[in-house]
Amino acid sequence: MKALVLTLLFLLMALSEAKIFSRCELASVLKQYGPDSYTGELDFLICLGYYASYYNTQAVSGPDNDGFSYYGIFQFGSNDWCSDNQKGMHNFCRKPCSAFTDDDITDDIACAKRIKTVNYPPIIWWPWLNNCRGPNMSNWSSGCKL
Ligand SMILES: [Ca+2]
Repeated sequence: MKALVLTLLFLLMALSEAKIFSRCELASVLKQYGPDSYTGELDFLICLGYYASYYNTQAVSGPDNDGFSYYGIFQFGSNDWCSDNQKGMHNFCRKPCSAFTDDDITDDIACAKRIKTVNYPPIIWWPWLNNCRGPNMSNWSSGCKL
């Protein structure tokens, strides 16, 4: 009985907090909440989400050698973009890192836009960033009804 209750509890937690997007599902949400005008950025973020987390909103990795961890579908780092109360410097997105591990990715998208505005050197999102450069980026949203 205890095992059943625990299993149900974990299932409920998983249902309420974790979500793994499909490629086109993410494309659709990105289309709705931005980015809007920057050509190719939507495809870039779809690519990034794939390599960073395989579209898993609950993904957490790290800590790396410097003690930073990475959170959510786009793997925002506690070094600069969010705060996990461990170690960090800037918290440019003004969010606790846990905000990037739930199934509501509107704040993740807002943070991605913020990163664009801050125009911070591309140490962010490394090492996933290098997978998402090149001429064929539009393939990431192809076939999706947007
Ligand atoms: Ca979120």
